[in-house]
Amino acid sequence: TKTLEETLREVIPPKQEQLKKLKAEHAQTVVGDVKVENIIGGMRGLKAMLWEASVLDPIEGIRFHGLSIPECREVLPPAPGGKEMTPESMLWLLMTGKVPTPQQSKQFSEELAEKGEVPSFVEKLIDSLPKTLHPMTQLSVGVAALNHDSAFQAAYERGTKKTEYWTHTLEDCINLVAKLPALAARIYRNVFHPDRPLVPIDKNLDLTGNYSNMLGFGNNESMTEYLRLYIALHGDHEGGNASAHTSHLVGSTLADPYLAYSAALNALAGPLHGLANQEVLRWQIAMQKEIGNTITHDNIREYLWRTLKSGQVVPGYGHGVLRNPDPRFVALQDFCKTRPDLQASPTIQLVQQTAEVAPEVLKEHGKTKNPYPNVDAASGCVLYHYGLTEFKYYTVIFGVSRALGAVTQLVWARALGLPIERPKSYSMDALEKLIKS
Ligand code: NMX
Ligand code: MLT
Repeated sequence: TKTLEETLREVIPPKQEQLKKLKAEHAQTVVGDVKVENIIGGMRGLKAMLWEASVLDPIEGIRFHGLSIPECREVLPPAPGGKEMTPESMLWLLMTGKVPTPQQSKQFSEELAEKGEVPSFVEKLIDSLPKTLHPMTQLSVGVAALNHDSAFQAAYERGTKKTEYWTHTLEDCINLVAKLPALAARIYRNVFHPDRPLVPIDKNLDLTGNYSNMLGFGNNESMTEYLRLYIALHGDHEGGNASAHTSHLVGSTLADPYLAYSAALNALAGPLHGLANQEVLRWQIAMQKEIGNTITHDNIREYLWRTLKSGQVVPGYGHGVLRNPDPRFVALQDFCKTRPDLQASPTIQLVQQTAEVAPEVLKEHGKTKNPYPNVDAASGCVLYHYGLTEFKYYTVIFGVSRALGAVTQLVWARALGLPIERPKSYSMDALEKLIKS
């Protein structure tokens, strides 16, 4: 059975040929216009990036190498004894475009467990940070420090050939994904449960089995399965989202994967992006406090209006690309529907009730182009129900996940020899000149 690297060695040459052909035959083919609204509007809708692992359709949502979320849940191997796809199965799919066999997925889990320990100097660095420093900042610091042992950086200094870049990048990327759970769990322990002993990595467990164990939820199989689904689902959302794009931009300078992903985490930590999952819980708890125990559509509606009238966004709603409910939100809701304890949870019921009211309120408000829930509207609720109530930590779990797509792109960008990113910018005066010319 082939390893990930052996599989990549097979799939890379045809992709290199495909790129060569695109360059030779279509370098000058026009695929869209650049309008002033794109330049002043956050480049929304601009077709401007190559990203192999997934494509986002505004109506249908994300597809990973052509596979929808329900299809991935169907075909990607679960952990032994589990049902949900694992993040390592998803990473294999993202990297290679192929569904791994259960054996490949298991061997990959073993490799990740083998490489999962964080160097002791990084542990000390994390332990020295103030507990009041946001967990996302701590994660970014820890990931950047891992570049001390970057295989890519060392190979670059040795003068390695360009055609070999991707193999060293892959080594760093696998190490990064492997070490994220221990690093993230250490941050959770330090900030929220300093009295708890840290559990070592169990070489027999999959990546999420270990992560859940280290967070203190190893005995809760439903929570571990939820984390598998959560981490696999959030892994990639094509290339234009702020964290993925940041990783790609920084990586395009040939900064190593640790530096590139550390930068991506800083983008993910913004409230309009990944931090929204923390904000949803904060918002929802404030709503619950205000409304009390009798929650009705009417008082949710009233609370939504109060949020909007005070000039805030409703967290967990809207999207830069999607124009329908996010299929990741739907998948997380589906997970809840299969478990009676989750169905009975007031937190999960409130997510559902809010989703029944918010779209009509946001439509009436008339600003957002997408009044439907995105993944963040649901992602924190199961964590909260099962006792991971420290919502300042939620984006860290997103950060453990988003690495899957980011590292995939870093490997492919090196394998395809993609250049440094450098779009052209204009001042408003220069733009006006351009319009007149
Ligand atoms: N609540 C209130 N107003 C909103 C919302 C919302 N949920 N979503 C968009 N708007 C406003 C937006 O602020 C903008 O107002 P203005 O013209 O005053 O600047 C207007 O509607 C048009 O925005 P759109 O073009 O619909 O959205 P855009 O592509 O600019 O932004 C988001 C996308 C996701 C940043 C935006 O919908 C938002 O702020 N949502 C709430 C935060 C959130 O849930 N983010 C998570 C995204 C998913 N993720 O995981 O990263
Ligand atoms: C993401 O998963 O990155 C978010 O949905 C934001 C995006 O796609 O723009």
